[in-house]
Amino acid sequence: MIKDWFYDKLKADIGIKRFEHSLRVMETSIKLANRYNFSVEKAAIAGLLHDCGKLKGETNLLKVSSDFGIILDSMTKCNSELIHSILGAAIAEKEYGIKDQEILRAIRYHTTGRENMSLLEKIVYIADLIEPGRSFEGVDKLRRLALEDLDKCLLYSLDNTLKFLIEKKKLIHIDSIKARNYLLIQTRTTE
Ligand code: DGI
Ligand code: FE
Ligand code: FE
Repeated sequence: MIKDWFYDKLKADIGIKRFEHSLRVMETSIKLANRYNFSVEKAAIAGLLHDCGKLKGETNLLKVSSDFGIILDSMTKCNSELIHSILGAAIAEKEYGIKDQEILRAIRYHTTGRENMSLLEKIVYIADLIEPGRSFEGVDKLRRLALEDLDKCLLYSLDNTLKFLIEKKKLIHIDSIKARNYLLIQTRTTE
């Protein structure tokens, strides 16, 4: 259940801009849950808390992660963008009291994706990208695909993100590659 204090804590921890983004991701997750017959309650919690690890200001996410006893892989350590989802899963469990492993995994994998994602993981990953505040090239196509075919939408967004990372000469996490390979193999064998 979403408790009233979740909103206050989240706003204080991640700042007003990210908090408002989180509310929009929650609303979009609810829409996708309705569309794909998934629990609206679980989608709402996962959507609201997905960025709860994006602690504001100059917070040293590496230090906080180590305080939580999290052991980061070497790729994640070099990549501040990737830490917040792993830390977020720990904060959701220990500070918000979320016990549902499916919700915790949706938070954990919302940035990279992973092989064989659950429906909730897909919902949160996609809601994060298509919430109404996003305005990158191709987002309208993603919004349309999200309602038509979740896996096609996921594949298209992974393609987009990977192209973006290559252009920016950034490291690509193995989980993102595995997520994409899995979807490609799956669509080839079912077509
Ligand atoms: O936290 P948000 O900004 O709402 O969104 P997010 O958690 O999806 O983070 C987006 C950033 O993460 C974006 O700049 C792309 C980056 N990202 C996603 N997959 C990978 C990645 N960065 C690296 N280096 N490697 C990845 O595989
Ligand atoms: Fe995020
Ligand atoms: Fe987000």
